[in-house]
Amino acid sequence: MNRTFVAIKPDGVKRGLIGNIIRRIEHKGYKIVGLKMLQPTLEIAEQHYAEHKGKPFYQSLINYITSGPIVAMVVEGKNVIEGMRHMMGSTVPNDAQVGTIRADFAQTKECNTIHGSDCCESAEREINIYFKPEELCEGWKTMMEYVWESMPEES
Ligand code: IDP
Ligand code: MG
Repeated sequence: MNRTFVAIKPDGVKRGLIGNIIRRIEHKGYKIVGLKMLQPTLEIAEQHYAEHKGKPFYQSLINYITSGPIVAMVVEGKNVIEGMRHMMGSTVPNDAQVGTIRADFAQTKECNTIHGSDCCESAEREINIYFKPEELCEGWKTMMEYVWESMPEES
């Protein structure tokens, strides 16, 4: 199993999409091991989006992500980083596949409703920005984990 950092961005929270998005994550069979709502500070936003500093959209992105509460999550599952990115859809909602979160709920490249880490290193870095180790509830098993345990490894 591996883990990723997911956030429902301020537009998703304001539009009442928390339940819908969490439902999709749970129905996929992923395990939520960290969950909190918070208002990102400027410091947190700058750490999160450090890789985009200097880009034309950076300041607007910081304003957007600090514009209201977000729901931050640590999500575990088989190939979960790629899987969550697949469920989220492309950055530009109109390029995203219908059925993905961004295609279904977002209209603009900036306010695209959800964040998900893009690789293992980003996931660990982002989890550490938003969560202390003791805030994660690990070590319990979902029904999907019992199912996975009874199946042969995929190549
Ligand atoms: P990602 O969220 O799909 O990984 P990134 O390229 O890492 O996409 O960009 C981070 C976030 O910055 C995007 O999700 C979006 O909110 C915002 N963003 C990216 N590119 C642009 C842009 O060209 N204009 C406005 N906002 C952008
Ligand atoms: Mg990214």
